[in-house]
Amino acid sequence: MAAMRLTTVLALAAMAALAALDPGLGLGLGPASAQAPAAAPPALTVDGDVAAPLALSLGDLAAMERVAVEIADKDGRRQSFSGVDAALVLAKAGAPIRENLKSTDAARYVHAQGSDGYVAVFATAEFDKGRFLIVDRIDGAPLLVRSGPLQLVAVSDDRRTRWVKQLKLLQVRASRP
Ligand SMILES: Nc1nc2c(c(=O)[nH]1)N[C@H]1C(S)=C(S)[C@@H](COP(=O)(O)O)O[C@H]1N2
Ligand SMILES: [Mo]
Repeated sequence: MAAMRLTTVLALAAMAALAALDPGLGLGLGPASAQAPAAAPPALTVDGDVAAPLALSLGDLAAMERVAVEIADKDGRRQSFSGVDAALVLAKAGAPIRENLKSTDAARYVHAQGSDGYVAVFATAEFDKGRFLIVDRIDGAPLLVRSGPLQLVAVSDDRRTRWVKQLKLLQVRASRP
């Protein structure tokens, strides 16, 4: 419990630090971004069958309500993952989840894709009970380049197959007969 509260404090500090850093992330990373920082590609796109597609920067995500969860790896080593609830981001885009989930949405799913092309899918109905976090900090530190800057953490997926690293896209799609 105390560890969790410390994690929350760390996450809040991280949020402030990230928010302060974000404008800098669009600068000095390449000639194009130096010329047109406003045109930096979004860190995360949320689109497909949604009412209000989103293009989010790391700063946008860092400014949203934070959640943290401790998860042990297969060797029993506990790590703290913090970020934003994916359900909150999807709801913000008007995706058909939770109270917006209708019978006609039963065939819909979220296609989550990393910058290496890796894809995992999540049925929209899974968001009722499942916890899926868009993580930007592990143990209080930004993710390693090969995993981040964002990673989707499917809390109950012990095998971690759906823990999409370098997460860039959440796209609502539908399976068809
Ligand atoms: N972008 C991306 N994310 C990915 C993968 C991948 O190939 N690319 N592999 C997945 C699989 S199958 C597993 S088991 C875990 C492996 O994470 P680890 O190398 O940190 O154990 O990442 C998952 N996330
Ligand atoms: Mo895997």
